[in-house]
Amino acid sequence: MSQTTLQLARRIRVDALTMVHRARASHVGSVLSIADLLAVLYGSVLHVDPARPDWAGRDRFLLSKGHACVGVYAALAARDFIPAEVLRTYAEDESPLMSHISHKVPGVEFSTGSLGHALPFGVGKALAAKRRGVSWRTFVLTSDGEWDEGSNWEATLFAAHHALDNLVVIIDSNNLQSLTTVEETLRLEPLDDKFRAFGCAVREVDGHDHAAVEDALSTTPWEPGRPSVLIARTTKGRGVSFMENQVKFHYSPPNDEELALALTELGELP
Ligand SMILES: Cc1ncc(C[n+]2csc(CCOP(=O)(O)OP(=O)(O)O)c2C)c(N)n1
Ligand SMILES: [Mg+2]
Repeated sequence: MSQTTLQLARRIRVDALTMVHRARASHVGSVLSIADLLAVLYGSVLHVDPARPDWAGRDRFLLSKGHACVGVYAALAARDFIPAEVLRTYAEDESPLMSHISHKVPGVEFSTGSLGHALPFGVGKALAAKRRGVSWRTFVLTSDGEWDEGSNWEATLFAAHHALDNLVVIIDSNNLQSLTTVEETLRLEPLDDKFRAFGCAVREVDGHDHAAVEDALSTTPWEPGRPSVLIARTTKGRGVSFMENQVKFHYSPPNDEELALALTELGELP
């Protein structure tokens, strides 16, 4: 890897804004929220090999908030899993880059979009790795709003019961859902107490602090026999001042002027 995680995060943000603008698509705020988490994962933490995307010993990374797929597509292009040119086809007919994440793309494990599906799948992966005695880890990146889904809590019970300490769950805790705050939609806090009560090891971190995220994710389990749950406190729209904490940019793409302003803030345009 020649890029630092900070450079990778910036690349992800620039590519995501450009792709969403071109496709007149949604969810740019959701992508900006996890750009730093993705940069640390793909730039430093995950054991994956672009030359062998299906290498049996790879870590499994599952994006549960599949609506934020452009962030992963941009990271995969930056890591040479897919050609950078293909990013331009995002959400077009016949493009492999669908607007919710697709496992047809090299490096993507599982298609998601309907929230609450990746953790049950990831728990199965982690159980399989335990039973085979292999050392790769399973990482599942969830949103906060999708903890409204019972399937996630059921999967957490199962993971703790089976002592899946090779499983790492990351929660993108940006406190915003599609239309309003998490607090107003369905209260989740105190999240740390809930996960501890389920039998998980829990850490909380600023999800935009690369060193802190890397420190938390590079070595797990934090407690032997327990799944690791990282509550990453984030800001939806992070990195573009007028998109931060704005519900509007869950669905609305940036217009031409907003794109130019955003790319200027990120240092991509003079
Ligand atoms: C099961 C299910 N219900 C509803 C939706 C529609 N939907 C897309 S994103 C979203 C919520 C967005 O908030 P959050 O889950 O916190 O993700 P963020 O955008 O903050 O990353 C919803 C309800 C969905 N994708 N799946
Ligand atoms: Mg959210």
